[in-house]
Amino acid sequence: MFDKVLIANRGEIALRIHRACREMGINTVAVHSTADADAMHVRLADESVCIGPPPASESYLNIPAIIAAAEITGPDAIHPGYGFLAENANFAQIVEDHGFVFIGPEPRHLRMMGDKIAAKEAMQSLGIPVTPGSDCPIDDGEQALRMAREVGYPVALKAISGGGGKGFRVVDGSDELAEAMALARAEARSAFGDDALYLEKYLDRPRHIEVQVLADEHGAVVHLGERDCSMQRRHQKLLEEAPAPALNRDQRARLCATVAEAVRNLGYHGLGTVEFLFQNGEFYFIEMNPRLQVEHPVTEMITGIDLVREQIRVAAGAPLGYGQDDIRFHGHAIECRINAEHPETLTPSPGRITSYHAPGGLGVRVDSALYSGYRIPPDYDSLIAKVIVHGASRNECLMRLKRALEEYVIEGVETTIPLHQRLIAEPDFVNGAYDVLWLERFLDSRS
Ligand code: MV4
Repeated sequence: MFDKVLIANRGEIALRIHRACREMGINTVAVHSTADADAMHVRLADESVCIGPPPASESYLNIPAIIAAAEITGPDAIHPGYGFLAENANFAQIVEDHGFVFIGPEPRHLRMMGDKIAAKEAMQSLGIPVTPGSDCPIDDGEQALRMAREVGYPVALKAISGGGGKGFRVVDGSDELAEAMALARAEARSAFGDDALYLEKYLDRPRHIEVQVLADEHGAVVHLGERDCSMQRRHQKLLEEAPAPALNRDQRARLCATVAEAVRNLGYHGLGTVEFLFQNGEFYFIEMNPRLQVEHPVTEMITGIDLVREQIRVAAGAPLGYGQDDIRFHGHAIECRINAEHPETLTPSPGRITSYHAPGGLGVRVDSALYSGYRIPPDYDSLIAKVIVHGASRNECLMRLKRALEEYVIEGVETTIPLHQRLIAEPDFVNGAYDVLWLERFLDSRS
């Protein structure tokens, strides 16, 4: 096992990774920007290195600075967390070239999943159902018109290097295609430096359902069930739950078994998430996330498995040591992402935390690097805490979540706690009757 791990991230996830390392007897190195000198992940780590000024491009995305920090402190491995460099195949390769283990999949799989067409083709060839569409990049307007006619309107335009909704556009008819393509290309170019697009049949009321997988380097693969992440606004998830309320036992079993088998045949190692759209009882693969995800705790709560610990173990070459039949699923879990944002306008609200009290009690977990007196810098994502609640049933989970949100005190900045309180009281949410467009409609109808 590793003796020392460098955590190339910040905030709650840096703290989450530190906690797993601590419990494994692994020393930690924190890296931080000048804006994060007082951050909790820096305070708790065994060592820390300042890697640059506040802008992420000069610190948390600064590969030479991170490698230099590793050269100075001598970790065995580097954990990238999520966001920043987590899915950067180039970074993973550089980490390995410098003699450190990258805690994540191999660069070839990062590269494959970064190319959405390559990922789709690989998954389709392994028996995963995919969304019907073009299996090559769109070259020009004429070809796009032909493809769209073949697939049938409405169609979705997507960036090949995409993810997160950048470059995503819905086209209702041929008269709109040229303009939508120009806009999608421009967005994709500025977001990813690559304006290549592909096209799919547009599904009008899908849910977003994703399957958690874990694979070691010795051929063992397990799935850890699915999560419903349909509660999103502008492609930012607000709340996630497991198991997905929309699936019956058969649908769940079929989906998860198919995914685990495909991941095994892919030769993939590490933690990963396979994302689907689900509509009218059918699953459609959209992409695979080759990283630890923000919402991993809901899976931890229903399985009792520490996903970060497992991710570190398999990166060190350890065998899983258990099979699918050893994994048991218990009850229901929901995560609310708490952002430092105005609860109505959702504009960022950085600043100093003047008073802080986190909820607790049976079945309540808070993943956060906040403390009283902490100043939230304006330079990064506004996620400041995750409230994760477990219950024997979805109803118990909901009651507990309501109670936990009432207890949470964060003063000094605006937070999205009031929004979550309204959301979980909505009959559609209580009934599990929501798709990926539900939240947008809910927010629009109230403004
Ligand atoms: C789709 C879709 C409908 N049909 N693809 C948006 C970003 C990207 N990650 C996947 N997205 C979608 N792809 C087809 N063929 C609807 C969405 C979508 C969506 C997906 C997941 C979660 C929230 C969403 C919100 C709006 C649109």
